[in-house]
Amino acid sequence: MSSAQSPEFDAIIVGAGMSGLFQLYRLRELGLKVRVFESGTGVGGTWYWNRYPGARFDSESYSYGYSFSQELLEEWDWTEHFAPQPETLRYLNHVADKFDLRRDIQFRSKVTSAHWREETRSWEVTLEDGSRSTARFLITAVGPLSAFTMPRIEGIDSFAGQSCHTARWPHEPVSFEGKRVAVIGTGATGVQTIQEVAKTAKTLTVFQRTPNWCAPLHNRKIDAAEMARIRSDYPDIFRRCQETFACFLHTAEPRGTFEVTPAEREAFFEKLYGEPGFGIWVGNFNDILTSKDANALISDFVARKIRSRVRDPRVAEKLIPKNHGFGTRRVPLETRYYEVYNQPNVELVDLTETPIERVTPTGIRTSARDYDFDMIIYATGFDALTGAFDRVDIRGVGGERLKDKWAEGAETFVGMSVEGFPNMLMLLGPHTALGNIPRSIEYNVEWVTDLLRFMRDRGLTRIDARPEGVKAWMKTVQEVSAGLLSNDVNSWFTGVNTNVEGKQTRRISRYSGSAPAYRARCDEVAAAGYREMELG
Ligand code: NA7
Repeated sequence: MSSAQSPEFDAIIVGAGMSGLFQLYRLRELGLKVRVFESGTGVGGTWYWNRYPGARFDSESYSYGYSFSQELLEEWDWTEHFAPQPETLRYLNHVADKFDLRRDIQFRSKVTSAHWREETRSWEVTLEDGSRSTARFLITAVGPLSAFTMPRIEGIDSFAGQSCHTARWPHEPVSFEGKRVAVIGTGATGVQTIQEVAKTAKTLTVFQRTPNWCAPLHNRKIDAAEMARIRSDYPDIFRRCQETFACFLHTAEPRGTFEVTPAEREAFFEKLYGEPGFGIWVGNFNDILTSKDANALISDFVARKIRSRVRDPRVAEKLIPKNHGFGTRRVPLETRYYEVYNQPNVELVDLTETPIERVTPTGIRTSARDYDFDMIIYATGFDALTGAFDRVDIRGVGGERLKDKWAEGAETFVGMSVEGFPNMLMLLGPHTALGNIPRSIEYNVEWVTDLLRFMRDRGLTRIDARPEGVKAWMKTVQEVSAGLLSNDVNSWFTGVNTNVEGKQTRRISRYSGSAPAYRARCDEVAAAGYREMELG
């Protein structure tokens, strides 16, 4: 990939989170000249930004770490089955140090634009400070859930106390002792935050628009003996992750909800509710996410659990979702979340009854009354999947803007390539298999690395998706979503974000098929010499 007209870098990677770090490592092995631009001051991406209290994995720690380095597996000890954010951030810093990755990462470097230059077959990348670099390949490692969104509520800037979005939490410790704290949002992030803040805040007021179906995390510490057992199990752990639908350790239940007696069903639900992690979601009866009748039974089971855990029946009813079934949105995992509402210092405000009218200098005004706060925490989520792309001025062939091309929804070839945006490769782009994210990251990175090796070995300098390839992949994305109850529910799964212009309506916005099927399809593309793409 070198000629008199060579761009400055073989590849520019945008983002130094889990995907950017591993991609850098692999491309260095290929001998390529790579530069990573990262807007933060350190590595870690999601785990760098999301420092809010209570942030932790919902995937088993040892199924989440990188699997590519035996040495790394040998030397890293996880201390909890579901590690807290500081531990994960330490892990990713350890990875960056161990493989000496920092020397190719430029921190405090926010990419504002990336323009394709056909003449030189390269990308020109501009940073916020106006500096420019060029590269043959542009690899986006920007994360599917990184562009955070503030709610569109009047008066947000007028609040005189401290306020913060969970994805931009301060680096310094924040004490809630003696403070009147508000949390807006009850998604996976809000739930983790609420259960932590409630421990020390003078008062905690939770502003809930839509309750979610939460299930117990059942986290535990890992001692040295258990870590040794886990370590010897690693080959099996990663093999199982490769085999399951969404790369989690939990195996799918082959039976349907109505293939067992009511007593057996109740016992199975009870067993899943008592087990750690996402088993109750991804290891449940095989029809709970597609059959309304089946879904009603698991929803009823979890509703009964909520009623049994929350003392005030009126509060319990508010915490039970009424407009969607269990598992049709991301299931937040919790530790004594419901019990928080039994505490005298905690109040739940149902925004469907009394909507927020505005933020005031002293707090929040709903249609019913004014609340005074010392701190407002916005756990209001992300402009998922495409948001991080929309925030960069990305232009492909003929100056076409990616944001315009995706105005009606993203269109990709196997989630990694966009027609008309040659040499741009996306790690965890829209329509890749997500699930247990690092497993998908490792696959995406290997695929991109193989592609770049293939091109280098043949002296090729341009690759693009073909319209027919995109069309076929989008058909697959539609087909694998058919029949999912989640299609009819507003959430980031269906691309809905009330805080983002143009994202108010549901669409099939992510790949919902199995990870093994996704990998098989991508492997097929590679095995055929990428002939389904346009190579030159
Ligand atoms: P989510 O799951 O998108 O949750 C955001 C929450 O914020 C959700 O409860 C929203 O209510 C609420 N929200 C958003 N805007 C508003 C306004 N304007 N007023 C009141 N409430 C609002 O984001 P998370 O950060 O929890 O999780 C995202 C993913 O990150 C998660 O799935 C993990 O995989 C990691 P709504 O439901 O829209 O009514």
